[in-house]
Amino acid sequence: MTVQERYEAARKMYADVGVDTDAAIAKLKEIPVSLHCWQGDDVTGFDHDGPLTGGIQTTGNYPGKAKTPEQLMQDMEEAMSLMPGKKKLNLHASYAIFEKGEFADRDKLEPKHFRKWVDFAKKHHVGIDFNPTFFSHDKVKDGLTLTSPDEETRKFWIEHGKACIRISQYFAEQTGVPCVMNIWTGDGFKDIPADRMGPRVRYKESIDAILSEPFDTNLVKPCVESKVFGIGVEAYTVGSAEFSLSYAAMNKDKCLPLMDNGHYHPLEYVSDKIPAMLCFYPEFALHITRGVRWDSDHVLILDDETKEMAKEIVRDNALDRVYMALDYFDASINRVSALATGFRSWQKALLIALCTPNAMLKALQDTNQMSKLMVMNEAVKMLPIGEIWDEYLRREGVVDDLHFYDEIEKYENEVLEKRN
Ligand code: RNT
Ligand code: ZN
Repeated sequence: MTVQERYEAARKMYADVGVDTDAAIAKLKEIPVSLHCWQGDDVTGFDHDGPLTGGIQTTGNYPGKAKTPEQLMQDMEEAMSLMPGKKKLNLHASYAIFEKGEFADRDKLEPKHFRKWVDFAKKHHVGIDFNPTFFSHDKVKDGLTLTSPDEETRKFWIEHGKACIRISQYFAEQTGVPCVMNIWTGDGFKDIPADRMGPRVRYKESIDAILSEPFDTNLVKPCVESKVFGIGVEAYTVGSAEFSLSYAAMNKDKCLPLMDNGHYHPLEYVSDKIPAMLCFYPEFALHITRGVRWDSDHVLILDDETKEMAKEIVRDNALDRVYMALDYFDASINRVSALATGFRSWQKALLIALCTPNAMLKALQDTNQMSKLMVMNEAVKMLPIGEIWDEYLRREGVVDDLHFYDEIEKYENEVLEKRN
């Protein structure tokens, strides 16, 4: 049977439970998902030689890592060719591209240092999201940036944040797509602090200072990302969940909260936080990742929580209120494969959500038919979503799951292996 014949049979099964799979496919390909450049080179960037700091870590040394902007763009292009759906590019400030002999420190970055990324985005008709890089730099003092007790240090990083606001506005103006600019620092302490409040007061004042830089709130969407702990900063994180939620709530006119689902205790679920947020925030942002035990940032796969998060956004009609970005990094496997696998996994989760008879299930809940709800939930899981997925890939002109790795292998042989 052809993909289309199998799809036709599956389409009818979904129609029987009130789901329009053609509409689901049409919708899915218009949902922008932000693709992070930093999986391509183990969060290294182009503006420093030092180690990765900030309480995040990549492990592994898989061959073929991108070492230049050209290589990173080439790898991202390859990965994008293996992804259905609409993309957005997610950059970190450390990925500034300098001309030969040119250098600008983070506090002096300008739009021109990202012109090549804008060209890349235009070539692929995508918008750009941005992140100031508050780590992997010698001006991180004693593990602190925006929250440092040292005024010079704080000033440097505030200037960096402001420079990034200007660059974000430039991205939005150039691409015609608003730029989500995410503030995340790894500031914190390995062991029990003597002062928990001081750093948080300084963090608040520093973000205030960054956001005092003028910008068009329709074009630039600053957010603050929270975290529970990092590697080497186990005892205390300045930008905790309460801190960033409260900051965003108090500065609704110009700041959104960002939740990374790897940044909570293992039994806390972002899928349950999403509807709570939707009651109060007109818009917010997500980092979609996979936590494993104590760490965030494994490559996204189609696991239960991934599906549940997508379901929550879709059934709450919030696709245009939630900015979705992927965030993970694994240096132990083929990085192009990692980029594409994570993106495809989120697309699958969204497709499942769009093909779920949400109205019917909700009606069962609202009429307290909880036994039937459980039975129907289990029944829906067995509907032939794979046929819908294959048809979606066919319509998008993207290789199917079983043959996707052949493309990776080919690229590894032809391009990545030659880099070493
Ligand atoms: C780290 C945060 C942060 C980073 C990126 C590189 O735990 O999730 O978002 O992953 O900024
Ligand atoms: Zn994150």
